[in-house]
Amino acid sequence: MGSAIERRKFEQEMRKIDCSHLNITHHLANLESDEILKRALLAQTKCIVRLYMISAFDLSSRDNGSPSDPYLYLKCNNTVYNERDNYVLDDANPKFNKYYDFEGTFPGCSPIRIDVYDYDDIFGDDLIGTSILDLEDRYFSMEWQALEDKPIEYRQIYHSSTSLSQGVVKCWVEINPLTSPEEVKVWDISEKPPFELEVRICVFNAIEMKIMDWEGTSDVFFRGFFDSKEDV
Ligand SMILES: [Ca+2]
Ligand SMILES: [Ca+2]
Repeated sequence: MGSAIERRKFEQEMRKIDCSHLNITHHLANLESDEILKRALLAQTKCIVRLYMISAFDLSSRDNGSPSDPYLYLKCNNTVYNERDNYVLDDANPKFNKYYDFEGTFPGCSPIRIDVYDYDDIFGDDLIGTSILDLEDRYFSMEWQALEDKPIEYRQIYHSSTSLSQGVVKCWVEINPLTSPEEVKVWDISEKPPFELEVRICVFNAIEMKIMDWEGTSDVFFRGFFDSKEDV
């Protein structure tokens, strides 16, 4: 069952002879996936691995009396990105909005190690936590490969000193079998400036209002609160 078109043709034939309920085509589709997988495992495919780092939140503090000053340290195969110069001062929920390219050959590509550090100018930086992102799991998964837009992942980071999560990084990864990073589409994940908008709420009617006045009616009016600190 070479191609999807041939498989569809076969499915139509099966329907004609009233045998589509036998799930043979499903079995053949799996065989085809196995074949693709086998080919992928036997070939050495050079890929661009692009990691989009959006933000982190709930990062543990490594400073006395203030939130951590986080920055990313990313490693995959022989490539390292050290964002120490771009640390974010006193922020447990930093935004990164950046992508990072790594080269990898599949099979054999190492995972991406995502370290989040706390910057300290005098006492030395401290690791807040680490997340290990396996790439081969994704590359050899037919389901993952079939996704047009790769899912955003919320990854817990951990430190060897405790089994408790030290925060979460929000990211997604793409693996493209191309030789040059310029060929891979770039998603714009830059921070958008705030903009004004109007929110309008329409109240059409109210039913079963409690009667509050002695003459058997209520003088009903509505109040809206947009922000707990400010009446509208
Ligand atoms: Ca701090
Ligand atoms: Ca610090």
